Amino acid sequence: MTTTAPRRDAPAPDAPTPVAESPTRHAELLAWVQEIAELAEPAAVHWCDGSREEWDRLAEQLIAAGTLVRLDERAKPNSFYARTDPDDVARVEGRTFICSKSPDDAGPTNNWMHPDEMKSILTDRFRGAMHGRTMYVIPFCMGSPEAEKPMFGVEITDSAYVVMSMKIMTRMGSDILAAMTRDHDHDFVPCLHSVGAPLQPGDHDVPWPCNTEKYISHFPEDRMIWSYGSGYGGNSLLGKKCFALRIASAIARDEGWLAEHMLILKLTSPQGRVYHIAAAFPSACGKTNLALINPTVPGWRAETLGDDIAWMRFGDDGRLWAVNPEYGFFGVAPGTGWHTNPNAMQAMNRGNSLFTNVALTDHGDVWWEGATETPPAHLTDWKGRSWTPETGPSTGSGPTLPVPDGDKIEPAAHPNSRFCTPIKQTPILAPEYDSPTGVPIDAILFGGRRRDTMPLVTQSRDWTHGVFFGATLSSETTAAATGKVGVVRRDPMAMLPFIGYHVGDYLAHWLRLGERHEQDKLPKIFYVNWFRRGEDGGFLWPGFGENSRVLKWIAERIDHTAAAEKTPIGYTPTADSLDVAGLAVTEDDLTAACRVDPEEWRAEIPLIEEWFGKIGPKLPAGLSTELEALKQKLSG
Ligand code: GTP
Ligand code: SPV
Ligand code: MN
Repeated sequence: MTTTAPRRDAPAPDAPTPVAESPTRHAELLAWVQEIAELAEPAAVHWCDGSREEWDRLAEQLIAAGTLVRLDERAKPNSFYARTDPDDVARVEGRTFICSKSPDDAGPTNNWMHPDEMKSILTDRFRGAMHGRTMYVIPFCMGSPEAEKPMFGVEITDSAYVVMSMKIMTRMGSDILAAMTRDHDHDFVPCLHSVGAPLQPGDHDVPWPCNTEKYISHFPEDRMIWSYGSGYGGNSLLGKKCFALRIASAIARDEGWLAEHMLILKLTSPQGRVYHIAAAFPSACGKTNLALINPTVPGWRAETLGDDIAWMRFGDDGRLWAVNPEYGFFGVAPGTGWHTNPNAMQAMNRGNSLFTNVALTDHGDVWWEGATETPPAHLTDWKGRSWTPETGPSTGSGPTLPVPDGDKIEPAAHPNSRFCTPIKQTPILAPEYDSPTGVPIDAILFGGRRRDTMPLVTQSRDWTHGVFFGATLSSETTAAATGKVGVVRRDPMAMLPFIGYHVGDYLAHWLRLGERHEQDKLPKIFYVNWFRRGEDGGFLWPGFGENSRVLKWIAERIDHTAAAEKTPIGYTPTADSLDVAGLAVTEDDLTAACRVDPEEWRAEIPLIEEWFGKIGPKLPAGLSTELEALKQKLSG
C-alpha cells in the first residue's frame, strides 16, 4: 500500500496520511512511522506486504533505475544482479557505534557515542533525507512468529534493494504485521535506514545511491537502530547484524540467553545418531560452507539449519537449544563453486536470488572467482568494465596490453561479493529449520583463519576452557569489512564487530551460563582451523567436504569413542583417531595441520596477554586463570 506523505508546510486537510491508510492499528508503530515520515519527508510511504506482486514491481523499478539487471531465466529464474557504488562494498566497522548511556557499557572494542549526541547528529541527517524517494515500511520477524516471544522488527528504508533483500533474508510482510497485533500490540525493534541521498526536483538519480558519510548506530537501551549512508549488506539489512546480533546480544545478556555469530548444522551418523553443531567463525571464514557441507566420509549426512546467526536458549531439560533467526543466506560468492559447495550452487540455481558485486557473463548469468575452474572468455566485472581472464579489466575500447607474468589479474568479482538466496531452496535443508524452539546443541566450534599456530582441531577440557578458546579466538581480517585484509586480530567468539555491549561483560555472561547449568548437558567446545598453511604457502588441509572428517572425530569425542592426545592447549586427535581413509593428503601435511607447536604457542601468549589487557578490569578472573594455566603447561 502506497500513500502520499503529508507535507509539513502545506498539509491538505483531506490528504491521505500514512497513518490513515496504514494496514495496522498498532499504535506505537503508527506513531513512529508518522514521526519518521514527517522528519525524512519522502515523496511516498509504502507498507510492504511481502507479496510476489510487490517483488515484481520493485524489481521492474530497480531495473529501470539501472540498479538491477534481470538474469537469464534459464540460468537463474526470477533473479537479479546489482553493482554497488565502489565505495559501498562491505560493513564499515569504523562507522559502527554502540550508543549506550555509559561508555563502560559499550567497552573498549566498540565505537561509542552518547545516545543524545548520536540522535541529535542523525536527526539532522535524516531531516529531508528521503526527498524524492519512497519510504518503505517493512514489518519483519527474526525467527518464527510462533515463538514463545516473537522477535519483531520494523525497518523503515528508502532503498527498494533493501526491501527485496529483506524479503529473502527475513520473514516479512502482511502476515508478520498481523502477528504484531495478535492478542495485544507486540514490542518491536525500530530499525531506521536511509541511503542518505535525497533527490531535489530535477536531480538525476544514480544506480546505487549512498552517502560518503556513514553511521551504523545502535541504541541498546532503547532497543533501536539508526543506519545512514550505506545501502549494502549488514549496514542496511538491519534485521541481520544490527538486530539479530548487536541489539539481540544486549537483550540476551539481560534475559540469560545467547545471540551468536554461528551456523547451525544437523549431522547424522551412519548408525542414525543425530548431532547438532553450532560454529562461530569470523566473517568470510567458512560458516556458510560448513553449514552446507557435503560430507566426504561415507554414510554421514549433513543438513542445514542456519549459516550465520544462532539464538540459543536453555530449555527446561537443561540443554542449550538453537534457532536460526534468519530466512535466507547472504553468502560470500568467491570460492563458492560446484567442487567446494554444490549445495549453495543448487540453492541459487533455483532462482529468486539477488547477486551483488559479482561479475556478469555475456549470457546474462553471474560468475565469480571459484564458481568454475576456468573463467568464461569474457565478462563484465563488478565495476562494469569489460574483463578477460588474460588481461583482467579494460576501461577503453582499444586493445589492452598483456599482463606481465607474475602480476595478479584483478578479480572480476569483488572479494566481498555476495549471493542472497532463500534458505528454503537449500537441497539439504533440515526440517527443523522453521521450528520455534530449534534444536539441542551437542557441540560448539570456534575457529578462525590462521596460517600458523592453531591446529586442525582441539577439544577443550570443560566449558570454562572452551570459553577461553572463544575469548582468545584469532583470525586474519577479510574483505567482509572495509580495511586491511590478512591482519591477525582477536575476535572473541567471532563477535568482535557484533557484541552490543562491553566485551568483558559478554565473556562473563558466557562463563556464568556454564556455572548455572549442569556441566554434562552443556555442549562440548572445540577449536578448529581449516586455514593452516605449509612452507609452500598452500593450505595443509583440503577443507570443505573433507571437514566432515573433523566433524566425525568431534561426534566420536562427544560419545567418548575416539582417542585423543592431551596437549598443553587441549585434546587433539591421535595419529589414528582421525578418519583419513582415502584422503589425498600426505602424512607430513596431516601431521603439520594437527601439530601443537610449543614455539608457536609461546609466541602466541604475549598476543593473548595484550588482548586481555585491552579488555581491562572487566576481564573475568576465570579467563586469567586459564591463561596462567596455559603458560604453566607450555613452560613445563
Ligand atoms: P560471512 O558470511 O562473512 O559471515 O562468511 P562465512 O563465515 O559464512 O564464510 P564462507 O563460508 O562464505 O567462506 C568464506 C571464504 O572461505 C570463501 O571464499 C570460501 O570458499 C572459503 N572457505 C570456506 N571453507 C573453507 C575451507 O574449509 N577451506 C578453505 N581453504 N577455504 C574455505
Ligand atoms: C558478515 O560480515 O559476517 C556477513 C556479511 O555475514 S554482512 O551481512 O554484511 O554482515
Ligand atoms: Mn557473517
